[in-house]
Amino acid sequence: MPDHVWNKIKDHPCYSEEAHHYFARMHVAVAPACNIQCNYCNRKYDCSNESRPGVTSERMTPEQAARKVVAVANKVPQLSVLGIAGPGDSMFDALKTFETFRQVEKLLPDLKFCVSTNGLALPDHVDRLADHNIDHVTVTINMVDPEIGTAIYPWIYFKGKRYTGLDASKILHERQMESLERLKGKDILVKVNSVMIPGVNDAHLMEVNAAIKERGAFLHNVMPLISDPAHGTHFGLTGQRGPTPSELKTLQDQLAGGANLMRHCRQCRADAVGMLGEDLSQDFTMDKIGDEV
Ligand code: CLF
Ligand code: SF4
Repeated sequence: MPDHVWNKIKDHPCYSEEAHHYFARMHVAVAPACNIQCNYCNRKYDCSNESRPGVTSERMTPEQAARKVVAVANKVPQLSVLGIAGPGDSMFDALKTFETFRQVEKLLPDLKFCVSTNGLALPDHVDRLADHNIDHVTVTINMVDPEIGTAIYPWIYFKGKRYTGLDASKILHERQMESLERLKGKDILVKVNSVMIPGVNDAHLMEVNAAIKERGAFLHNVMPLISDPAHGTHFGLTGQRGPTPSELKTLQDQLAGGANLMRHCRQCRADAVGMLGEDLSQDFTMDKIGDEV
């Protein structure tokens, strides 16, 4: 691996399997709104692109987020990455996302920034991401065939208009591919998350893997659909099941040899704090850190 790539991943717990034993990440939930509807989402909970549905984050302003990051940095010395991954889409509400980064970089200039997005609004913000020295962007891509997309995305909201059906999935697909190309052009490392939905896109994820590899994605993270009827997602209500651990592993094994695979994802919540798999978020709620910083 070239040195300039190694330098970007060596202390990022998601981009490097090894780093996740030594470094921690935190998310701040500053992006409440979303510009698409995924059939596996329930808006009452966090964005399930990057986070486990079923838990609701404490929504916060950029000022509150900056205070929280300082409080965590003071107590968690392993903290190396600040990510914005919801509870909606980080790039739809990009003003809040960038304002958070602007405030935090003044206080903690060595912290790495990371964003996760569905990619629809992303091409418009790539230059700005590069201006903030952001080296890590996750795009959730569940299909490269818009016909398959119609079973996953009932609608999108794009440039002031709502689109449904095939039109919606075509636009989303084109914007996601444009995102990958533009990020590659800026040398930003891209991780693609794909939600494995049995019978919908599982057999198609090989094609997704090939398409993202061709466009320079650094990592592919295939995550199992978490479809809980109790949380009222469309898939939950229609009885769509998630994959079994062995189905997921079989698919990951089939994907070996394509784009590099991430296998240590813990499907974090939008306000996760700590090492991957550790959840300190309840120790750093605003009422607890209120007077400390
Ligand atoms: Fe957060 Fe995501 Fe950045 Fe990591 S999480 S925005 S890339 S700092 Fe990591 Fe969590 Fe998996 Fe995400 S384990 S859900 S892959
Ligand atoms: Fe929900 Fe995230 Fe999909 Fe938006 S991108 S609909 S918040 S899962």
